[in-house]
Amino acid sequence: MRITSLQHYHEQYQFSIQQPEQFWSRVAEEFVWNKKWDKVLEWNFEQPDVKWFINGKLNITENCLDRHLDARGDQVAYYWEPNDNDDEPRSYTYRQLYHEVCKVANVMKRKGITKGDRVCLYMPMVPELAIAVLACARIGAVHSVVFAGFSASSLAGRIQDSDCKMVLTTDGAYRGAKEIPIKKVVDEALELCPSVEHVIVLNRTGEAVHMQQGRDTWWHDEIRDVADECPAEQMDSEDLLFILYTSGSTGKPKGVVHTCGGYMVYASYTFQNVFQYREGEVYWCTADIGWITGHSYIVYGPLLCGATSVLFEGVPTFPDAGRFWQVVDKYHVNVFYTAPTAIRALEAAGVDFVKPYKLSSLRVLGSVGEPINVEAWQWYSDNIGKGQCPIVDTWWQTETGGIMISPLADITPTKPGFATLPLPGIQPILVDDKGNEIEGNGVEGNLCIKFPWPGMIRTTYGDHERCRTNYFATYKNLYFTGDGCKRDEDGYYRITGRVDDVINVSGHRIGTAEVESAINMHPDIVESAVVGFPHDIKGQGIYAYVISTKQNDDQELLRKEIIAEVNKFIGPIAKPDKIQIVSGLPKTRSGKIMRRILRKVAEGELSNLGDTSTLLDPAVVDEIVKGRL
Ligand code: 7RM
Repeated sequence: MRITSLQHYHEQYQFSIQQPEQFWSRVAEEFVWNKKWDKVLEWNFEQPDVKWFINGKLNITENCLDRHLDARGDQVAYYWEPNDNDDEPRSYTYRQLYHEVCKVANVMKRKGITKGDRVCLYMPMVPELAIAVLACARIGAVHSVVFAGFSASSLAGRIQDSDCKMVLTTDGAYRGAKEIPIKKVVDEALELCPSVEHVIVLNRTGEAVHMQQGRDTWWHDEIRDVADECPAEQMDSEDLLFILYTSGSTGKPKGVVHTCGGYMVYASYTFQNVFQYREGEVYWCTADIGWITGHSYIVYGPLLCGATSVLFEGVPTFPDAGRFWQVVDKYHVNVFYTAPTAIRALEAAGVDFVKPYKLSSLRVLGSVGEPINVEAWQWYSDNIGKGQCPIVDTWWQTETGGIMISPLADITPTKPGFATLPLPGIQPILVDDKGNEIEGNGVEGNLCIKFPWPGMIRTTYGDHERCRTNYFATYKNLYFTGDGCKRDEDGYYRITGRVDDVINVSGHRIGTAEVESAINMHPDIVESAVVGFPHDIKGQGIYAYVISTKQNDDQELLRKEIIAEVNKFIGPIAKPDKIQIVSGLPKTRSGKIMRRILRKVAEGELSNLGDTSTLLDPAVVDEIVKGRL
């Protein structure tokens, strides 16, 4: 159901909120179902309990692959661009992709994986990662992709949390100028993961790795003698499709659960309408498949729509800051989707890196992951879009499964910094801290969603109560996003950032509590408090206040050790930018750390620290201000 004009959008929006079941069933009818649903929707946000397309039977890979074979079997599904310019690129047609997926599916079956088993994918951006995702879906195994930058300890935690039976991985990875060990990290993680019976290792870098007898086998050996057809497992709409771990304001990362039917309908509908993808175009999303953006807008959304995509292994700045634009030129990319942090980094590198390349194929530019500042928006529009391309600033979350608030390319008039309007089916509401609705325009509040949509989170794996308390208990009968938001005079939405203890560093969600517990693993650290602060390139940086037992020792050494600790327990993405060693933290009489004050100091807003009279020891604030980094 493609939206074709602004008026059409408004009509569809009205229809979608007045008759949501009719609206979504019309969208869902465009797919291949083995059995149609009996009922479109059952829901309550108290439990929460949300079901879409009840008793419908399907397999998402039949919709991503089999369905396209007649019409576009020979069309390219993925162009793969390797990290190194002079390495051999590859491409996969829909037919080739289909057979590769079937082969890996058969390998997993032969190893005893059956419907409902969890399989962990810990791989860099090689085509085999997309293939592995789809192979899991083919046989009804639940994939849990872990971004290959996470540490052994993070990986182990995720494997344990969902009792994965199998891990698919690579020997190593190329990332910019670096060669990073992957299998070594898996080996370390698996010492703590007795549930894993099999590990399949793809040869990517050729580095020497340890292969554990009876557990580890090579990918190329496994697929050699296996059939290239594999019947699709029949799945119920509400059977699990995948788990993806994401950070919250408290505790360990939680496994967000998405299910087959609703997720399929939502990923496809949003891809088609936001980007207005047209037959024959080349689409490129620069995210990693390890994040939700990669799941929905590299793997599922584009394939469901029969698109041709670029899959990129590398980073924006290798071999230099022109790499993105070189790749756009090389593949004649029409639709380009990236993150504000990349745009800011490339802006800082200067337009000389843009100039050598022909960007005239570009028709639509997208942004995702964090608020895009007006300056970066303008630079993107002027220098990459040459003033000719609409920018779709897409707001959404791991939990929402797909884009929620965004312009529709070339349909919705854009405004720098604004995600603009909700997609059909999405009912945003702003509430104050007590949960009262803030009506009208020109207002600001906490962003919630008041009605279910097909792509929404169903539970957090193994802990439904956590799903309830995190998202559905703050405000009665509302899904709470954790984001602050403005609605301007035109009814346009502008996301202002997290209002909880989550920091967004280069578009990556990092829980302050997670970083604190990693820091606290250092034997000399008594206590720590972590907050975000504005960072020119990353959006937010990480500021850590720490109390050490060894106040007067070598501070630089301590900082290095703390960073090593964070690397070990989380990974390099959570590295604190600033570490201030303090003798105390501002606490209330009941012992709660006053983060508001710490945030203000980190932001450099020293003139207005607010009320400090309720502090146990107001003197610590003076010391913290004096020692500010
Ligand atoms: C897709 C993704 C979700 C958080 C979300 C926001 C922030 C994402 C935008 C944005 C402003 C945007 N999933 N966020 N997109 N903020 N404008 N267009 O990023 O689960 O990893 O992060 O990211 O705070 O709550 S995520």
